Amino acid sequence: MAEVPSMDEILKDAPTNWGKWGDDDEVGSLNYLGPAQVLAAVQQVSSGEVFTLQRLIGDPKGDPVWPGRSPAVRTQILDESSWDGPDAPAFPGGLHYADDKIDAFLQGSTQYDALGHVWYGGQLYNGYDARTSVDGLDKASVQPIAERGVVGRGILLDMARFRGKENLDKGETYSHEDLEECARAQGTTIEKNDILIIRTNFLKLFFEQGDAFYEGFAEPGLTYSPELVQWFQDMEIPNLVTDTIANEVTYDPGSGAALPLHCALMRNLGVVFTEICDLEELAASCAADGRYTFLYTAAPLKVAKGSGSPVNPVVIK
Ligand code: UVW
Repeated sequence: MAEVPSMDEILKDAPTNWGKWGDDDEVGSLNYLGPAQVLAAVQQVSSGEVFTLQRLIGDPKGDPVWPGRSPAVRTQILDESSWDGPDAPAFPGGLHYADDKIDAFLQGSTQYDALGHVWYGGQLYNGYDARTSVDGLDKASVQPIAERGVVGRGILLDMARFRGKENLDKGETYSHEDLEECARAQGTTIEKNDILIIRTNFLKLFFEQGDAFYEGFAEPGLTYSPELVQWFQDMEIPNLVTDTIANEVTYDPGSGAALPLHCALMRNLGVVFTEICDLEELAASCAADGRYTFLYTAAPLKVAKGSGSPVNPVVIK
């Protein structure tokens, strides 16, 4: 088997946005979404239909996660049975209530990745030392993204529909040129500063196949090329949102490297990643009315030092 080059080698001439928004920046390409972009995005709203993009946490059919992570475990702490015995809590007036807690990977459901979630060569986004990640992200955690919130024009790129498939297949790739062609076929154009929302419907296979889904795990997705990275840079894309677990093809077919776009886009350009979305209802609506652009809003949770956070993005058409 050919040796896989290091990420330093693969990306040695790749562009970065380090320092572009200041030495202390932690939200990267979200800086492209200022008040003008928010006001333009609001103009996309015409019917008032609302779509939420989060997958259910604790789905009885299972929660898809990256291999090595486990789905959230919700534990009931208090319910009506807590008042059955003599040691039941007592509140004046007879109040009863339910309490529960959740033990979850912050990347174990629909999520925002912090810009410091992934790195190579000892440096995170904006040049922060990778040692700042020890015991929690001191730099480029999810907290500044959560404090800021994400609002902009979203565009759905329905790659599965464009390719005439129910879902994309294991390891199937597409480029920025494919995204542009998909947009054209939908009767729309990708504009500068658009939040890209790409539908593959690949996770349908998770719900159909169960454990077999993870055999030879290889998601479909965007695939690395210098041209694709430059396109993201020129288009000033702030946020990449997909319905797969990791937003890009798992192993780059050219180099064999795992997740090079996490490095080239997230770590170098500061493009924020949103993963494991459920795009099915939104996609059905867009196919029905031919409107593929809308107002996209999201705010992950404010988790101190967090490398990611669950989120329920909201789209308004
Ligand atoms: C990894 O970074 C490994 O996965 P994800 O982006 O899906 O959280």
